[in-house]
Amino acid sequence: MDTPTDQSILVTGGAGFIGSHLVETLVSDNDVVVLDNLSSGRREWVDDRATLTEADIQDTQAVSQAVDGVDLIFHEAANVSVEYSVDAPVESHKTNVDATIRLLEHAREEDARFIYASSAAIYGTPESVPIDEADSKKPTSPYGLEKHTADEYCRLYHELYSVETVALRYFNVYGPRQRGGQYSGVIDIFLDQARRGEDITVHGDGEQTRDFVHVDDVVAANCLAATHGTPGKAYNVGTGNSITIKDLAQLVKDTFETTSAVTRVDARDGDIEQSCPSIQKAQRELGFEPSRSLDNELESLW
Ligand code: UD2
Repeated sequence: MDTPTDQSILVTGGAGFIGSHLVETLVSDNDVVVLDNLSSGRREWVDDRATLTEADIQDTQAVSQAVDGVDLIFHEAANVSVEYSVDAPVESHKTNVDATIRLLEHAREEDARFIYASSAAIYGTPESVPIDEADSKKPTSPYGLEKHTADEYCRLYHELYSVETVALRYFNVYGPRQRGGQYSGVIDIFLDQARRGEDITVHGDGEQTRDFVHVDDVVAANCLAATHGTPGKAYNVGTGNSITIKDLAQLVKDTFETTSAVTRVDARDGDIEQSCPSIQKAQRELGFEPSRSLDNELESLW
């Protein structure tokens, strides 16, 4: 894997699900600072060789100190829940948009490369699938609009100020350490329900599709974006294959032979229907190749 070397790096959200895996990969060949408020991340997930600053991404003083002298920023800190953004849009905006612009300003001052954790949620309801990076953006949730806004700021910071920004539009990331309580990802929730023998709750008709991409592949995409990504550009990060949530529930049930029943509950506000990317641009320009498939990985998450 092409990984940055000999750099001074800030990983926001570096104690969290995706960030902590990224830090593990970066820390052997770089100086890594982690900024995390430990709201969903954990201290013990941060590799000992990295320096952890426990602070919120909205704490301007702590951010200024953490970013001082860095060459490269991976911005993973965010509210990641679509549902939370529907419940608390003002708070979610502050975290996902306002804090990102301030961090972009620091990238400009420090002349640092900036790799942004954008999201598939920016596309909202797609006109067709698979979704290409240039396709229309019609977010269906505050979360999607926030990520779209910040993704656009990345492009603009490159065009206006020549900041080397790259936005990675993650589809549905899964893997070890995905834990977020009521706002966690669906795989974590379904596995938990199956483990307890509780009903596996499918929101709506379950026909909505998602592309589940393993966190190790997302780490690889980040490293490639840092080393090969074209500044000002955005790339879809998924596997290129999607599954309906109904089928995911059945897959969990069959894989673990649980006594849980699959039940339908109300559809979620802001939920997107179809989510299946074309990953050709990332393959072509970054050399990205997803290496893991959900079928093979589910058991190891149990
Ligand atoms: C995920 C990410 C988000 C963003 C987006 C990109 C999380 C928590 N959120 O949002 O940050 O990157 O993907 O596409 O990882 N569902 C059920 N039953 C449950 C829980 C969820 O049916 O008990 C459904 C839910 O209605 C949705 C799908 O599963 O249709 C995925 O939900 P999610 O919360 O895992 O992720 P999503 O796609 O809203």
